[in-house]
Amino acid sequence: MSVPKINKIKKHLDPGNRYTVMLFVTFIGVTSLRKCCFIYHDVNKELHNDFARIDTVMMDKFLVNKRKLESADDFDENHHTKKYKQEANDYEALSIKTLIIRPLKWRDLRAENLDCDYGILFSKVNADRILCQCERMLNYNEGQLAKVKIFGKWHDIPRKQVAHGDPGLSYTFSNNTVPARPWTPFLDDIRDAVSDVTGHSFDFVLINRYKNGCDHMGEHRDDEKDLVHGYPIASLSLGQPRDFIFKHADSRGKKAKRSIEPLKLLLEHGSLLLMKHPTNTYWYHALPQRKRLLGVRINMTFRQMVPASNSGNKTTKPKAELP
Ligand SMILES: O=C(O)CCC(=O)C(=O)O
Repeated sequence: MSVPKINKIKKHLDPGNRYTVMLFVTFIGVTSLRKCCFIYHDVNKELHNDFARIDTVMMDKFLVNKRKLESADDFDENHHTKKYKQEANDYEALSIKTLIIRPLKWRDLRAENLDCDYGILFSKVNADRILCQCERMLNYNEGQLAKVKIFGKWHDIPRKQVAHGDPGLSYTFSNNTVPARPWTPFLDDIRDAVSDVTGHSFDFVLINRYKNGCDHMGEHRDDEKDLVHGYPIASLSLGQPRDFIFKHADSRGKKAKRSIEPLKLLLEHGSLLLMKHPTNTYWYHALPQRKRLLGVRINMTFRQMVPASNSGNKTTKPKAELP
């Protein structure tokens, strides 16, 4: 608008109208200024979040790279001892025992020669925290240690696996011997919690990670010579709930002697299943594929092993089932 035109408008405005216009212009100005402030604040906040996200991603990348550099094909004790010392420094103790839901409600699972207890140990929030720590701190076996021999042929196990335990312990199954890596403060913390609720001590943990519903474990009995006969096995589940199937030994295969219905149990996030004697003498168990399930699941089975020198279990018969 040209200056003469503005002057013309001014002339027609009486003082009252001028004040109204001035007020209106001031209001518009203040509102715009506030809007600018808000936009600045939002942009600032977004940038801050982005930097935080970048930090996390970089940290994750760093951890992944660190793991890649450190993952040896086979187990090297000195190498890992150094690494665990580092982890011991990194671990912020969760004091997992204090996170257990109290009073803990056990469900009794009973069938012919099957005796198990099942309960939810951790709330979702706490189970999430423990699962996150697992994902941050656990490293899995690779190479030959991640294979099993079935009917003379080596197969990659359809999941990831690692074992930790007291010095010198190992677990031989499906013609492969998995040595125990040393306990870490984190795993010791979990073991302590599991011992606390079951009243049993454990010197070995086998950890299985199922990246999604395609990863699985075949029928087996956990009856190897390395395990103390008759000792309960405590199985902690974190992440994606998965079906766990018990099948009686007499009712398996085409030559089944009897017809006994399999038992299905959903292993929930934060749950503990205690398999007591004689369950694993008579019943096989499996974690079958569930292809539509996408979530990660980590399972830890706490066990008591025969001392290394007594088991004499260096080569066992191959199992008839896929792991
Ligand atoms: O992941 C599971 O729940 C199965 C674990 C299991 O059967 C085993 O470790 O022997």
